[in-house]
Amino acid sequence: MAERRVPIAGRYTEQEVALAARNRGMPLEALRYDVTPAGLHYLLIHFDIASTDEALWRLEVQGCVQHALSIAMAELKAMPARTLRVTLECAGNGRGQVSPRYPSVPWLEEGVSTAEWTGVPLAAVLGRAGLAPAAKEAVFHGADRGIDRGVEHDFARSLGVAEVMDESVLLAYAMNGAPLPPQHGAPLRLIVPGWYGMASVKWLQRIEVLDHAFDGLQQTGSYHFRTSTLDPGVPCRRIRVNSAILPPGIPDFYTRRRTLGAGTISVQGRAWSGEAPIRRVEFAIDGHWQEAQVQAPAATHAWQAWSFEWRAEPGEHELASRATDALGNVQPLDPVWDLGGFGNNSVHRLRVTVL
Ligand SMILES: Nc1nc2c(c(=O)[nH]1)N[C@H]1C(S)=C(S)[C@@H](COP(=O)(O)O)O[C@H]1N2
Ligand SMILES: [Mo]
Repeated sequence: MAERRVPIAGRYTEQEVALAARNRGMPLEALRYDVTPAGLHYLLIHFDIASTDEALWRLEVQGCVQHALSIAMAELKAMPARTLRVTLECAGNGRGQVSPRYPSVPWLEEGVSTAEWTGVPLAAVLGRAGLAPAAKEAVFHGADRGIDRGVEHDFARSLGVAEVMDESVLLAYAMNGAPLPPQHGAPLRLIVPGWYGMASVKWLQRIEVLDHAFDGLQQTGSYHFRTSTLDPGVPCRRIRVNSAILPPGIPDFYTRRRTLGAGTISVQGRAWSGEAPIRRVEFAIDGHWQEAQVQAPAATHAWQAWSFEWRAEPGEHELASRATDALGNVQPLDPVWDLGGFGNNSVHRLRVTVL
């Protein structure tokens, strides 16, 4: 049961290609938008997009609570709402760059996006239910069900009682000012700002408060940084500091290598961290690092824009960006290998030809 897949060296498999086509990334040119248009936001769907009916949907709150609740969507939408701009990143972003790699979605750089989510603070709903003194964790169950490594389960994740009371955790029903699209969790999803995407459970239909730690497959069997199959690992939680370059010039269709004309160009990009604001972004041309200009955060949990004036000279060049957050976390120059391919926040590198 729950036997781990064997790491892969070499060519991508048909299964990985199918996963990549289903769970598509944000095209890097969409780094130009402060808020990613909903149709360009990256997607990660483990099983199937759940079939849901908003008119019949109820959010159940059960377990170690004073009053169990069953809330209709209309009732939830009548409660005071908040809108937050939040950068989500898949914990597996960058997995496709490491070798051997774990058999899963082979993200390169594109498993990241930013949206404006509107909903009710989770704390308000849990306040109505009242956590019992023994409450330890809340488990969030999606309506999507499937089998992974032989184990049938709902997609479900938990948070600790301190984390669920954070006012920025939302029960969201709108994205970028429009109703949540099916692929992003309609009619209701959790948004956990600052955390890797797996915490933000989509098609949320049940919150179960436990007096012990949740041990579901998506909680303990996955989303851990592990150095070997025997390593119990460290849970993936907050998004590691990271950055990306908005690719300048024009791409080659097949290799995506960029071509641009010589002269001064303003190279743009984004940087983010779930731990703290971005303090610094460095930009390298052929390994020579210089300071980029970083904009102040537009929102606590949203990526920050950066730019660098580059006097591009003819030839073949490698561009790279490296962010540092206010806690001093800095991106590694090369991927740090992880068994599950999680948390690869190594610097973004881009090869360009200047004519
Ligand atoms: N119910 C459910 N919630 C889920 C998932 C899922 O497969 N099922 N995938 C998670 C993962 S791993 C990520 S990265 C984010 C992606 O959210 P998005 O598809 O809206 O970008 O959703 C999370 N919530
Ligand atoms: Mo993810």
